[in-house]
Amino acid sequence: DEQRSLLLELSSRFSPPQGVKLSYGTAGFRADASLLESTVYRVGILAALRSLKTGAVTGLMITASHNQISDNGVKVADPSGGMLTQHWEPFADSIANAPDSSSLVQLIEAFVKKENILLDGKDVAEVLLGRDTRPSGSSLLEAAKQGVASIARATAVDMGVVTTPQLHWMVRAKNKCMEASEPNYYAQLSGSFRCLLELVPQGSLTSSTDDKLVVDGSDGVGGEKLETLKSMLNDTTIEVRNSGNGVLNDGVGADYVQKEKVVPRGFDTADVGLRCASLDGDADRLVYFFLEPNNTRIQLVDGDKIMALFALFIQEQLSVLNKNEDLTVSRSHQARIGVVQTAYANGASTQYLKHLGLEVVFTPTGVKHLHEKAAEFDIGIYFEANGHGTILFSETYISCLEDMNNDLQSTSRGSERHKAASRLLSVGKLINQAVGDALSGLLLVEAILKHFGWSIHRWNELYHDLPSRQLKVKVADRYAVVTANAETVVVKPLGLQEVIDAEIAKYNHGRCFIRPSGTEDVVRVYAEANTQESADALANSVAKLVE
Ligand code: NG1
Ligand code: ZN
Repeated sequence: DEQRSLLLELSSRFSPPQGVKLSYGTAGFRADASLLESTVYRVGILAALRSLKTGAVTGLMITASHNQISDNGVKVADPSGGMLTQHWEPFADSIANAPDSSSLVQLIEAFVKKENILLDGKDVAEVLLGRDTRPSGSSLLEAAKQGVASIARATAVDMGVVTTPQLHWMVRAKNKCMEASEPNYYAQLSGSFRCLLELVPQGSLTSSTDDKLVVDGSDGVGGEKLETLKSMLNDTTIEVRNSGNGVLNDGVGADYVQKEKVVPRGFDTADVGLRCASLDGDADRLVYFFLEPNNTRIQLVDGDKIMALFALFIQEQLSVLNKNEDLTVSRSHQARIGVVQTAYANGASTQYLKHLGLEVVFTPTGVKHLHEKAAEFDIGIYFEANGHGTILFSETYISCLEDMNNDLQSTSRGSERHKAASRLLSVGKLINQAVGDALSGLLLVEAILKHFGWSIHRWNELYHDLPSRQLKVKVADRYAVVTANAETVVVKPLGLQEVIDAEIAKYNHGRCFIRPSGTEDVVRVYAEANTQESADALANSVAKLVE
């Protein structure tokens, strides 16, 4: 039929590389850009099929995030704006690895049948395409367009060079029948940020030196976009560095700063004491840091501490909101708030969150797991230590807040409770509900610091990180390591966990776990203890057990 010949014809133009096995992994397909044309083409087909299946818009993003500039990658945004549903990942793997056009078409036809997708029905499909600033992006974008065009009823809409979270935001907005252009994104962020600033308590303003924020844009798309956002905000003094003139992710960016804990390119002793932040290459990760005198290492304020700051602020608003409230009414208004971490969260941050009385839950590594868990709460906050995270508000709770806000508007306008409700509503608009977003996260951090009247140093003192060490171990088969309990326990090889436990027992505040990486061919080892020497020693001895 027509659909089959269309697929056969277009797919024959994109042959997969020989001898390379591709896997959708934790964050889509990633490889050297020269290997990816056929993969991106095929993911174009997948994104179109996903749109047909759901009757909603999907997204396709071309990026390799914090990886080196010669790499690229591709991932799909589901209609919710979140990551591609996990049960389609095996199909993604199989089509990416199909050796030729006819086997590809066979796989597609079998899948379409299994999923009950009507290729010749009346339904139409739409896929929003985005890419980061990598030079390989424009030719890969063409491949993606061809992929979408291989499904007869599908159209691709090119959103241009965008951050990963911008594309996810657009997909979500579009499916909620909201305006979904880039200017709409900026308008929502800057509008809600301004609302939060208007609600900053009198007398909270920090000293003028604390007012300056210097941002490392990783020489990627984030720096450029932050410049645009900044031009819409007259209230803050944000200076953007590494906004695209240097080499992407080369000695710069959130991943580099978090892993190496050294001063990134473009920063020097003149910046000692200033509040600084780093984005990663596609602007979905955010960390803060500051320089100290006579030290090439930085003080890192990581994703865990951003989460602690957000949790503290939200808890404060909730307690004001629930104060003096008629108990019979308040039952329905009490938000169930939860925080979601992975085993990489610093133990001191978990202690701190529990101390605040919060429910702390752990999931395996990877945003798709954290996001899913956070969505179970009225307000769910999730962060990976590396700076990827956001705050999710349930639809029910948002409408409850809107009702309360309207009531308070008429009964006690301008009261503390009214302000608390307005602040929470603004947070829900500012913080990206689709996926972790460095730009919206940065504006929320800035607004909260102003609210509390805090410097980055005061913020950093919320708790002290336990010394930690991360190592990578090359092994013959990393999947020989099988874990359970959110990756904290090794169940295979048998007996390994007992030996690790015996090692941990030798250290004060010792904690250690291992897991196969989902993005690199290594087993990762993470260790924590009360001194750096102990953390290093524990990590090293467990790494030896793994080798
Ligand atoms: P892997 O390689 O599976 O550890 C890494 C990060 C994740 C996540 C993904 C996707 C660590 C320890 N792991 O996954 O948190 O960001 O990459 O980019 O930082
Ligand atoms: Zn990223």
